[in-house]
Amino acid sequence: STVRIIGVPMDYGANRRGVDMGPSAIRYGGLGEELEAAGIDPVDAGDLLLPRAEERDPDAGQPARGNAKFLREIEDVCTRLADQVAETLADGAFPLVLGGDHSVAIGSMNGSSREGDLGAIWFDAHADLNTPQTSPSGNVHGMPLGAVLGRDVFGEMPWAHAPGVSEESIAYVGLRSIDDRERKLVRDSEMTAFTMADVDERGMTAVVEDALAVATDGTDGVHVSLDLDWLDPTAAPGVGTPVRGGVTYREAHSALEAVSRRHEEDGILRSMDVVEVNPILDERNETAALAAELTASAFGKRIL
Ligand code: DIR
Ligand code: MN
Ligand code: MN
Ligand code: MN
Repeated sequence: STVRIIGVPMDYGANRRGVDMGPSAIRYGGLGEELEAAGIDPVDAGDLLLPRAEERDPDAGQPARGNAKFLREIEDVCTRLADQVAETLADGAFPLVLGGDHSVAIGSMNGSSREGDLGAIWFDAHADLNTPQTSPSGNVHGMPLGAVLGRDVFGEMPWAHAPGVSEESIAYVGLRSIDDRERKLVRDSEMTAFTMADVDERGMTAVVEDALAVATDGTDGVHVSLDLDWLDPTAAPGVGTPVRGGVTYREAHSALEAVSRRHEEDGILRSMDVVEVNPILDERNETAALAAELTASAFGKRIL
């Protein structure tokens, strides 16, 4: 089927400037060619139009309780993105969202869960389960799962809370950096967390197969969210919040190949986002090129 590329040059949710250039960098890094090599016919819908962060006041849209910078701008962008994702699915195409920071996932998952229950696999070093009330930073890129699950003040924001997404259908893979308050939130949740320790112990393929079982059980489709800081900084230096001890280049490919194998069996994939590539911090665009390669692996590119 057709893959529709939707770029979201957003850095309102990040701690460092520069992720707004991610969509350009991933395209320049060969996304179209890589997808064609996977036998996919990509159609590029271009980028959403966003005001520059410099034009806006980060505190103008603060929620009733807690701290969430640029929340008004993020609401505007995620609302438009959700509509575009839903429209893409209605057209029978596959929405591939290029970030931007991880707050774009609020829009992707809202759009993707409108017509059915959505499971998710979260490839990330971080848990992204904060809310304006628990966040140590006020950066919304650390909150997308808190948002779609409608936790705390997000429960009062229909653009953020996605009722078609439930905790028991979400699996983390490769988790290794969690805030103190967030650790208890993850532990007390119904989500399944496969940390880097699980990857070390059991190997990436087995872990991803289990994560797929979680995300497909009782759902109508799976959202894959790929935060490039999931990888070790030696493989993916161009990210705003690098954390050492991450996934290797080979492990990352085998993870996304496991996703595509399952997709070939029973068409489980519904939407995907590729986020947090920061070209300012990158080395000769290698993180963006890796993002393009890994996306192609998810869509079935193989060595032979
Ligand atoms: C941290 C960092 N947990 C926060 N989160 C990041 O600000 O909430 N997520 N970097 O990708
Ligand atoms: Mn993230
Ligand atoms: Mn992350
Ligand atoms: Mn809910």
